[in-house]
Amino acid sequence: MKSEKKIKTIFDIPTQDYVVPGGIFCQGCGAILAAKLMLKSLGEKTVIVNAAGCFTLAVVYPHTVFKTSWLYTAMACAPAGAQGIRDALDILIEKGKISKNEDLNVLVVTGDGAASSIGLQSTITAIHRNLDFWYLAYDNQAFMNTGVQKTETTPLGAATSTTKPTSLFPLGTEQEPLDLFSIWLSAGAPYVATVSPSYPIDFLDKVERAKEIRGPKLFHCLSGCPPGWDYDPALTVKIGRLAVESGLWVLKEAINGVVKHTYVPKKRIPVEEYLKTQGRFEHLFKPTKNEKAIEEIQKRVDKYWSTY
Ligand SMILES: Cc1ncc(C[n+]2csc(CCOP(=O)(O)OP(=O)(O)O)c2C)c(N)n1
Ligand code: SF4
Repeated sequence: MKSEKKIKTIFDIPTQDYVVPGGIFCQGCGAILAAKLMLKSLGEKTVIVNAAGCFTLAVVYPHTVFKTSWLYTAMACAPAGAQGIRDALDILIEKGKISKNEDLNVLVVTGDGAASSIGLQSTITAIHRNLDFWYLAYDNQAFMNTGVQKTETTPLGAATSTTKPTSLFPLGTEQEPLDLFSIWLSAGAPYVATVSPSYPIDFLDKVERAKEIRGPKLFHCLSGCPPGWDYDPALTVKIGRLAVESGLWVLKEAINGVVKHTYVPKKRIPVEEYLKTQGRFEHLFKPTKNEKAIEEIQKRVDKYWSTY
């Protein structure tokens, strides 16, 4: 193992989990696994545009833990930052100041809070302008950096610090999550995908296919979060697999509007197997099992798959 002194970037860390010296990300963070896969494929010629969230702590000006360049924006406007960078690169190429070979990928990295709630307006307008950019939405299903508050993608039945289960609202989160895939698709994005770091080949294949496409490209990634979901950090990859094998998290992509499932579980496992791994769903099992709620979650998953 290299000494800590020689570690300058995330790519220099020979560990499996890419935990940064100093413990910036929690152990078992699914979001950093997602970023690792994305950057492995896109490479160093990438500029990351980041809206406030857990990744923001990976950067202390003028240093970052990444080999890529970095632009930090306010939470609402990472796609606007991406537009500025894309325009600057295009102008530099046009004026002959840099060659086409020196062009950079522009990659927005945000949590689901920025992607589905606070930053959705600037995202939709960037898609509408057909901005040529990548968007990694690491979806840990809550505003994690500020203490696990509910976002628009928090799933039905999950407890968060703002949707604690009560006698009035026994499920915790009572509403269906927003479907980012469909939102991007209906806004006209030419490449839209859902991914999981527990299925790295599927993830990397999608990045390769998306490289052929100019315009907005979404990678919506279910990203386990041990403190926010309340589970043992060693279980991140396993829980990601349970999400997909139960059919709760669907792996698919849409190229120019044509939707295709890239992985279909042969025999779906009951959603209960996934739910019971995490403390955020504990109220569905204790003190008594809420059969009705679990059945309802199962019914919604079955309904989705019955159409395919
Ligand atoms: C407009 C605005 N509201 C609230 C905040 C405070 N804030 C900073 S990080 C954060 C959480 C971001 O959540 P998410 O995008 O899901 O990323 P995660 O924390 O999960 O990495 C919030 C609410 C902010 N920076 N800007
Ligand atoms: S709070 Fe969750 S998303 Fe944030 S660094 Fe920790 S594990 Fe990752």
